[in-house]
Amino acid sequence: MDTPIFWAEGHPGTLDREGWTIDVTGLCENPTVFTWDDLMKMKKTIADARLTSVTRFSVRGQWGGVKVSDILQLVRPLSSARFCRFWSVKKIYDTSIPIETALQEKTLLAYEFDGEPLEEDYGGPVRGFCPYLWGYKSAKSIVKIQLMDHYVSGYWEKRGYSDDAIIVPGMVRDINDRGRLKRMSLEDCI
Ligand SMILES: Nc1nc2c(c(=O)[nH]1)N[C@H]1C(S)=C(S)[C@@H](COP(=O)(O)O)O[C@H]1N2
Ligand SMILES: [Mo]
Repeated sequence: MDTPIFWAEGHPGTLDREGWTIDVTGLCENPTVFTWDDLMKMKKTIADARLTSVTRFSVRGQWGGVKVSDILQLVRPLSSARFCRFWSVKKIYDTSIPIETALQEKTLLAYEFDGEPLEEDYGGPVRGFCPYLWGYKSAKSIVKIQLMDHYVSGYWEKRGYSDDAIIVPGMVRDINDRGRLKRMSLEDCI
């Protein structure tokens, strides 16, 4: 990848891929800690889509990982669960999305980009990937997913980015085309 690398809370350094765990908890019938091996045993989904930053760059690729909907099917959210809150390693960065968006087919816990394992720079071992919304909703190096009955603003939302993160059409640098400026809207990203 050739995209800007965002680690607002500071780069986490080298992370333990095989020892990685994601704690899925909160308003669900079957809270579960998913290990790296658990994720590797689950169905891999490839989503051809863009990560698009509100800072106006966008990269398309083949994102490989486990659908968040497959995870939610296993933990069985209660009917009161309305938001999925994603926590990055160190638990300084978090962001939340509506459960309906989490259930969409291209919302993933991604561990690959174009067939290569995701490096820490880009949110490895496992990151959220949600092409339907601005990139700050795609939390990197996820350690916890919390099912919530109410919304809380995350790291960037508290600092002024919109809570709904709806992709506003406009000029964006296309990383797949040497950073050329192009007009893009949601339809170009998914
Ligand atoms: N933990 C963490 N996750 C994060 C960020 C961050 O600073 N820290 N930046 C977000 C923003 S603003 C964007 S656009 C994407 C950027 O992903 P990239 O660094 O892989 O290009 O990650 C999102 N996830
Ligand atoms: Mo961003």
